[in-house]
Amino acid sequence: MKIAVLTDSTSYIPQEERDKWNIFMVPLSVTFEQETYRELIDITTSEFYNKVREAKELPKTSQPAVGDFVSIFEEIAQDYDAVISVHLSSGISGTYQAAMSAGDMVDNLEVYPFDSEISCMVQGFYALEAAKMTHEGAPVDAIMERLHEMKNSSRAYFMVDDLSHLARGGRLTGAQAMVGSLLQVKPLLHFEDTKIVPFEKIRTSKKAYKRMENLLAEDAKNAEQLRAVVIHAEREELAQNWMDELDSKFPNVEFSLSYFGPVIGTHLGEGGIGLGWYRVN
Ligand code: MYR
Repeated sequence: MKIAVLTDSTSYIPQEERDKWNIFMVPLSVTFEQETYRELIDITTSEFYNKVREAKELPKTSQPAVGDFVSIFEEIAQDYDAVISVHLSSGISGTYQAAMSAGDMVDNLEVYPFDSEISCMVQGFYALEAAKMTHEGAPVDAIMERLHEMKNSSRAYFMVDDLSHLARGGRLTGAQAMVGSLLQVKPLLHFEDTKIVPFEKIRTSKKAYKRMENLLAEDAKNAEQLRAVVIHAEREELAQNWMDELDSKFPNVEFSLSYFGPVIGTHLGEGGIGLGWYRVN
């Protein structure tokens, strides 16, 4: 059985990696006033952040339409028998649901949607793992089992410069009553049951970095090897320096750098920083 891997653009897997592992990508979009751009196709990440700085109105995001999924599934069906479709958390976007609906509409392809319950490069880790396993000839069941197992060790914590973006987009759960008080601090956020919730109220960003490092340290202590990613929204130098510092402290963690692209950046705003990881073995 020939198995393809599809993910949505919010996994922000670098193009070379997608090409190397034959990972298909379906884009989400951002709309500024009347103009809609498919992220990473019609607009780059730096063009997006520049545009936001100049825009009168803040952008909005949209998931791929069911028809977009049907089109890409039909394209995939020409060469493959099955597709594993890895998406951002169903608690923050209808993308996973759209993949499910489209999967019911195509006859000549077995569609296995996977809700990563997260986003960005941590979601990308799932797509890459699935793609690597298909290259090793693993069957669908084994790949889906491994993806579900990865959920047990996947973590991501992040903080934003300005919480009002998340509140405005309605993607911050369980914190509405606290938003006023949270605005005065640097809350650390994470995902719980597919949704974004505050993890801890932290006073300064310095302490938030330290807290994320300590959370990583706890998991690194109990694992042979972790794969981790530092994710930033237009703070490359800062993120790189932090990653280098972490890299020197955790020999059993393999680090990479990634970014919050246009769709996620719409909801987090510029300046967000996150740290995610999972257990390799
Ligand atoms: C849509 O319109 O369907 C897309 C909605 C995207 C919401 C994004 C909310 C922020 C996610 C932060 C992810 C951080 C992962 C480390």
